Amino acid sequence: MENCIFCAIAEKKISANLVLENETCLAFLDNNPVSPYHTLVIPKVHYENMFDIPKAVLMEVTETIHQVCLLYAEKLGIDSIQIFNNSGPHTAQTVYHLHFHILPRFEKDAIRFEVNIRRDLVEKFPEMLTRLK
Ligand code: DGP
Repeated sequence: MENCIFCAIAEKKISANLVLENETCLAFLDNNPVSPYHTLVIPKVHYENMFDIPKAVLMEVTETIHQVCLLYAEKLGIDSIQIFNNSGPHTAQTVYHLHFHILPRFEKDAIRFEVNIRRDLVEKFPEMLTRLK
């Protein structure tokens, strides 16, 4: 895909700090790191996000995420990791080439994700689930 920074990384047109590479995916260090070894995993082929990625490719991405987690556990002794993905305009997605963040977490690392718990939604669960039928 033209003008896609992650396609350019996948095609080796621009450099990245590669953690690992396999036939379908790349893992490289995020250039806006929130913690040491903050890593992005992408498919080499362009998909925007969770809404258009085929299941088979998503499984390869998941396998690669797992490989990175095991690598960090083995080489670095990391025992805590958060994995997240932004898909769509109402999230923090800034690069529209599917990617998962792997965020190693450390004791007292002071990273905070602010969320508001919406207890008022609990009473709406039956109605919400009906809409899925
Ligand atoms: P998101 O907000 O979920 O779309 O995350 C995009 C991430 O991609 C953000 O944390 C910064 C990172 N990023 C953007 N451009 C580049 C790049 O050219 N190289 C690397 N290594 N990371 C990038």
